[in-house]
Amino acid sequence: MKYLITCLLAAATTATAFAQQRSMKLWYTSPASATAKDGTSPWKDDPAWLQALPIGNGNIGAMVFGDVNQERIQLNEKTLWNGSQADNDNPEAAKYLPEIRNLLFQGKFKEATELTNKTQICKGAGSGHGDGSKVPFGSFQTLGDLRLDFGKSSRCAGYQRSLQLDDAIVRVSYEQDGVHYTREYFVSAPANVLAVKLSADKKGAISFSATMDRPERFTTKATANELVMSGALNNGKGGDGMKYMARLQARNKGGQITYSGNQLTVKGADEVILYLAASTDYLPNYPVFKGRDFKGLTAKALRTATSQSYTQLKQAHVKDYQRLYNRVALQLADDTADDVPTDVRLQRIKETGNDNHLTELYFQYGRYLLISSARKNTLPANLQGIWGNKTLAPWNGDYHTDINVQMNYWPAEVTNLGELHLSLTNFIQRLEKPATRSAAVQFGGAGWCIGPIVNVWGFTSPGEHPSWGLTAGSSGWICEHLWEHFAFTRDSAYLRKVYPTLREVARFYMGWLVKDPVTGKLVSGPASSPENAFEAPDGSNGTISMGPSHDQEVIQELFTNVLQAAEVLQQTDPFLDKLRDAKNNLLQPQIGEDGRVLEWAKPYPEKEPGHRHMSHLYALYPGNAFNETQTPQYLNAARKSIEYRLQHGGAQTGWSAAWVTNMWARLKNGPEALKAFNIILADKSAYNLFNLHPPFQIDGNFGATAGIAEMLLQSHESMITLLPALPAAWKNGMVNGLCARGGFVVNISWKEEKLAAATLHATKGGGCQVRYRDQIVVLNTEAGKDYPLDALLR
Ligand code: FUC
Repeated sequence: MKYLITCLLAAATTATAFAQQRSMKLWYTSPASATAKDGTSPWKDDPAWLQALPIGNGNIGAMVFGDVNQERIQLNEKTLWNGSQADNDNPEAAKYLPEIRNLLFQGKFKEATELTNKTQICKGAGSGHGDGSKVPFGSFQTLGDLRLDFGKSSRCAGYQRSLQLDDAIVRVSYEQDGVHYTREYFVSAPANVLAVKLSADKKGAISFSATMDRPERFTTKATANELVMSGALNNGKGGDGMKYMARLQARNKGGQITYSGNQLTVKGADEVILYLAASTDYLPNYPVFKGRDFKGLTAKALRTATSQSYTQLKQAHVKDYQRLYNRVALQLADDTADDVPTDVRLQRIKETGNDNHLTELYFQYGRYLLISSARKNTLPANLQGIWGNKTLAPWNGDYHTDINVQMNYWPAEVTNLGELHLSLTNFIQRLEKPATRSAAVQFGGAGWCIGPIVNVWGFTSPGEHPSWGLTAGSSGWICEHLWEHFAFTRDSAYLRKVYPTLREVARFYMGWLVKDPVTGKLVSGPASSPENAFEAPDGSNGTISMGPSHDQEVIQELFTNVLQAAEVLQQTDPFLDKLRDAKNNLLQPQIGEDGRVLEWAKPYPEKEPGHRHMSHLYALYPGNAFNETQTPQYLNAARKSIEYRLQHGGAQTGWSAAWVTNMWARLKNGPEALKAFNIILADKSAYNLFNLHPPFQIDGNFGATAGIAEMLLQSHESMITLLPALPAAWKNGMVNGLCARGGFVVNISWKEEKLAAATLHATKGGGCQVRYRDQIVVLNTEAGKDYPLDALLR
């Protein structure tokens, strides 16, 4: 029985005091090494890298190994890609679409697939079948390594290495030859430099030589007062492409510093601070993508950094970082002691199955990684965020748009990091130019569209094979992020800016959708349900079809969002009426005889019943069309679909398990959500808590962080729900600062699995309903005010 409480709650001026985030760190008692504690070396190439600790500021990334005698700091610059802009749109493709559609409507899958495989592909090499290192598509590449050789081999004692999430600083300390050494490493966003401070408790104890290198295409030269590594990557057309530069300078107390050859040498210093600046000539200005003054920018960054004291530099870094990080606090574990090294905790959870402290840590680590890998004015976090140690990254380290880049931003709004979402929404808007060309040339359509893989060179064509490369849903799915930023912030100036982009992708779909001759419903196709295949009725291996559920769900939500945006902006034009009609005539996702949501328009048997993609459940999460209030029948069907996937070995990649965590949370099933999450901790986490596909792929980190928030707070239905999927394992706890759609910030605490206190802060004001179990409070809020929700404690 719903218990509706309508009351004019007096806006409390003082928010109920909720605790701040307690100190959190990843820590270890040994440097990153090729072998794990148990002597195994589970990761093939560069195994120690997955034990190194990531730092970053959205532009510059670094992985700190923390070695005592031979320190390695692997470096990244977010824009560093080989390759170059190229014309990949295939003008020969569009004319075959009508024939392919007819063949599919006639059930002639074999012929349709053959014709599609021949014609519905990009022009040229595309992504190089995942190897972009020699083709224009390119790959995100390592900047290289900063190596410090201390010229020693003696053993050390009392070694500790940590990444403090509270201040985004890596620390290393140890005793060696009777001297206590400490190091600090951070990447400052305000100054845009990596800083490393080396200290000792004895005078003159610090001596080392430093150099920089990378696998290819570099020269490292010393000048009078710095070490410079620079070069140009290949453009994938046999010539030089992107230019880059890294500058290293040192400041010392005591001792001498010399620069010669390709080295910086420090002798007998009491303390040394290293400053590294890095940049490229990349500019996100399609179709040129060049022109940034990387030499000037790096020189200026070093001047800025070295013209202030280390303390000032550090304080500015911490202040900038904490402005974002400190917005959310989570407490799930009663004990505060963090006396167990992180790699030991990870080993233990394989036995214990759950560790609330590790869950807290993983949650805040996800927020830390987003703050460190993407800022408002940078490129979005890519498949590896900003951290990649190769010249050919897995899947080119690109922006896959059929789950991966979207998942990267699932935690952005709900965990109160909304401005970081702008790195993705700005990227989407910049894609519109090349994507408009793809819509016209490749598909003969209006508006704009993208395929499942996008890079920094404006690649928006389909991939080189339709089984994965012809996903029509990617454009709509990525635009969900344009709407979500508004849904959470209610920032209408932002909405006015993105509305034309939303309207233009809807215009593409209006031209792409066709009527199914049998049902008369509008369907998308030819298209794949991302990367999955089915047994076609003609016995062939089916990948493309008409009306895959994923597309239907994504397009439905997109049209809904465009119509809502138009209403907010008081837009009226005939296109919107057509859009509304089309939306009402879309084929809806079907529920099969076995009660599951069908992945395709018809009950075609999956080739891979446990497939990692669950695109037909988009409308459960991250979409919202499957929900308790409007479509409860789909919730039941979605649950059956997830169970079926899991029974057949589903959720086998880190990101897929993160998706399942969010889906169980949306089904209000706390225990199953936590189970899916704990599989990530036990099986899909490296010792540095990087999520494993395997290999390392950061979307799982972000997806799982969003999953924990989704278990504690939801706002995708027409109300805000507190503790929708609280597992018994989280007996007592609190979460501060999570965001709900409508511009609300919520603080919640619970005891014995029962709500103990809650407040809501209204940033924009307006009406809202807040639900806890079967109680609902209706509020009419004012901007800037706090509202205690004691009425829900009855
Ligand atoms: C899609 C997924 C893969 C991988 C790649 C980056 O192709 O199907 O599992 O995550 O993206």
